[in-house]
Amino acid sequence: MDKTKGREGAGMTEESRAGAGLTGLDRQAVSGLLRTRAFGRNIEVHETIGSTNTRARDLAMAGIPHGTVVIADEQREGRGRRGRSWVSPKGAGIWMSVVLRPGFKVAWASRITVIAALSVSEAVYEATGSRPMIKWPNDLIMGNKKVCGILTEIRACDADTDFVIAGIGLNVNTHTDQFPSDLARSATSIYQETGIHIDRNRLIADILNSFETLYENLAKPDGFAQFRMRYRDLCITLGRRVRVCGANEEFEGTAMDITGECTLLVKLDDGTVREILSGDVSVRGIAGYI
Ligand code: BT5
Repeated sequence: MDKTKGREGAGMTEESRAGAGLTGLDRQAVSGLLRTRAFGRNIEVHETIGSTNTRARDLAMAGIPHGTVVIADEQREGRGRRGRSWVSPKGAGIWMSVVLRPGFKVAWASRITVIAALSVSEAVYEATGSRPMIKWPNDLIMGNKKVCGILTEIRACDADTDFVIAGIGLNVNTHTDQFPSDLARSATSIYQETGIHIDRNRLIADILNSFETLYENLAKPDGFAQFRMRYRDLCITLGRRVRVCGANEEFEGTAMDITGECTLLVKLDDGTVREILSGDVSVRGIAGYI
């Protein structure tokens, strides 16, 4: 990994970091760095909140525009998938939700997860020179540990009320002792992997800039085909031994490919191939799974 490409904050003391504005979330600082049309043009920043996804959903139900972003310095009830919790300590990460009113099939929500993951990976690479890999469907991995999780939630009702909330939880400047002990083996932060303290405002803007560009390309003919290739290149799951935990069954196999519908093809030891739509797929050697 090339760890030399730090942009801001590398080697700084707490005082100099504070002086450089690296510690606080700042709506204007983010806005000033945006090159977007809609993403982040309306931003809510909270010092502390239950869950940015819950707040974004409430705002979306009330008719807030496409591209609205909710960010928090700390979440007390950060959510993962299937009722799991997301550890979101104060001042350490990016806990952010984007309201999308797709204007295309809500069934494409899994594609939103794909482009959110690609945009985070790209922005982290720009900031640090280290590129997070993607563990299908929604985790970003650095140093074989989880650095980011994405929670995409949809509401499909009719054309006026359909929306998608793309929630991004990214451990940015988190120190080891900010993770509970049960996460120590599986979780990491950009700082822990690169030694670089990152300005979260800039990283938020970079993620949103990239996310909007990818999002606008998604609706183009063959738009998703390109992303699928990029996703496959970054997908740490492919070619590895995996354990799939579904609602009613568990099995092992080798991850073969990602389809155009963002599903995962897994070849079992008896040669049969199963298509996984969603669910928990542990990858041997990654994020604490042995
Ligand atoms: C996810 O769920 O990975 C999706 C996480 C999405 C969080 C964002 S933060 C902004 C927005 N607002 C929210 O309330 N949520 C979104 P899942 O694949 O189910 O993974 C959850 C599991 O990851 C937990 O059970 C832990 O094992 C682990 N985990 C929890 N907090 C973590 C952290 N900070 N870093 C790494 N792993 C963590």
